[in-house]
Amino acid sequence: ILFKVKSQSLSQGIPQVKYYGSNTELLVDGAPYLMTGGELGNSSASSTPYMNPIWPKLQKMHLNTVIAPVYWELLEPQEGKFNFTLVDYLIKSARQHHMKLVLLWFGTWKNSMSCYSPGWVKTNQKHFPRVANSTGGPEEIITPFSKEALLADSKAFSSLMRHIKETDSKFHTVIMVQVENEIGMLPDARDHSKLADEAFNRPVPTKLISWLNSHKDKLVPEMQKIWQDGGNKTSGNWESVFGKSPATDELFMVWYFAGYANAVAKAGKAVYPLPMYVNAALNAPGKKPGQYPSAGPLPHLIDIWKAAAPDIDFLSPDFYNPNFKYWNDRYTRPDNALFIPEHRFEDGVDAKAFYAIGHYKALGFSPFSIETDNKTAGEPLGQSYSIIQQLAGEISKAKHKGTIDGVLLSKDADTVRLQMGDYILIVSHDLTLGWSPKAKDASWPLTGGIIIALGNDEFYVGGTGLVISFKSVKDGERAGILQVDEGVFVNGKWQPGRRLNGDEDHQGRHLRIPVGEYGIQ
Ligand code: N0T
Repeated sequence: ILFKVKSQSLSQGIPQVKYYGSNTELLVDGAPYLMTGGELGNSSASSTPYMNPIWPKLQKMHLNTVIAPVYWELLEPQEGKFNFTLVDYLIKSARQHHMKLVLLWFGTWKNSMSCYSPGWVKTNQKHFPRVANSTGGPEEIITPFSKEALLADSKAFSSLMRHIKETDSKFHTVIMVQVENEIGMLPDARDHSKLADEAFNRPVPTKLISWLNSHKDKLVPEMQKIWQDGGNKTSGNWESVFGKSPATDELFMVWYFAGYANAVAKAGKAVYPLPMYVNAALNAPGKKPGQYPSAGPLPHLIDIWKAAAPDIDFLSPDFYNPNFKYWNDRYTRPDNALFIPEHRFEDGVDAKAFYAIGHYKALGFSPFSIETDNKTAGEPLGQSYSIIQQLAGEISKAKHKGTIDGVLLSKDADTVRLQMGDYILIVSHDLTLGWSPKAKDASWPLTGGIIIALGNDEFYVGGTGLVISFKSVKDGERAGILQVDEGVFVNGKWQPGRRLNGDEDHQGRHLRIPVGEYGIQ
């Protein structure tokens, strides 16, 4: 008679990002996890008294995850001497408030600069050399060509991961880690230090060339253009392969920044393999490399990032720019899950959370500086998050079946048509009805929602400020509303409330969630 002893391997239930088909899922303890998150302001997590009153506030906003920085300067104030007090505090407090954590590794780079490197790094420029600008002057940016810096950062980061493993691998409070923050070159497209110049004149690594060749048909348009303009030369230094231009300078830097970030992530994963990502400061339109934080994980550079950083699970956009749809389209790919770790905490984030999760199947959404007292955006966000949490189980099932979508509606783009089940759904901004005096306002609030088809003729709609009428896909057939119920999910089970008819569904003509109201029908 035999019996089996199950392995206690680390990988059991450890959070992971799974790519399947064109879908992705963040798994925590083996189950899909949909993140309704918020990122702390940069300095908040450096003081526990400052943080104490914040947790209950975040809980009230229906956050299930807090995204919080870990500062290299405070983690390793003296070389090799680690202080985990702040990390332990974050983990303990998150558990007490039934929330998960994503930790941000403010290591070598934070918004291009090296401000979070410890004093012993900052003041030892011989050991940890800086980027040089085009006139040879030093910048406060550690050069990615420094092997010593990479070693020091990797050591610190793997100590952090070891500590998380030791204190949290049974609990999985920490579910993901961001490596560095908004990496990018400024004020020139490339580093002109001695180490950088040497690398620039060496042949382009064959690993990159063969990656570009084998992905020829899948390259982003910008990369395709450079690859062709360069005449598809397969050997030589950077300028002879890609041409002499700021774009080439930027590509060159990507290879080394991404390689550095990957090495840090890899060192951490070797200890405790949590999902890891990098975030991007989006480039403003019309600016040239060097004028925006260049070489970061931006859409036009995705190919080089993917080639150089296979241990990074995905690249993520930070939203302080307009054109929400444009950037989301570019970051949602079969090889890149959309995750929004930062969005300016402003009006409309409540609607955007629905859209990101329903339409782009984002792993999560998270406004930045979430502890800010932002009543106009905070309360609506909490209402959206509550709906998303209630729907989470249905969202995950529908993602697998391809029976989910999301909408984002504004005065300029007030109507979307979706084909779902046997019907065409005409989803419009609530104010298109003209029933409310607000319809005459110069601008309308952003509204949005998530729509899930349960079968051919049954749907869940969760959202705010929308009205839906239905058409049959077949010509000559009318679609009638049989039944509309509002309700809530309690522990994943639908509990209908009022039957909505009469004025509430315009005597059977439409489904409506008015502006300012949040609900599931
Ligand atoms: C973000 C945040 C924090 C349209 C800015 C965005 C965070 C970092 N950087 O508050 O510093 O740590 O990731 C930079 C983009 C600003 C552009 C605004 C002009």
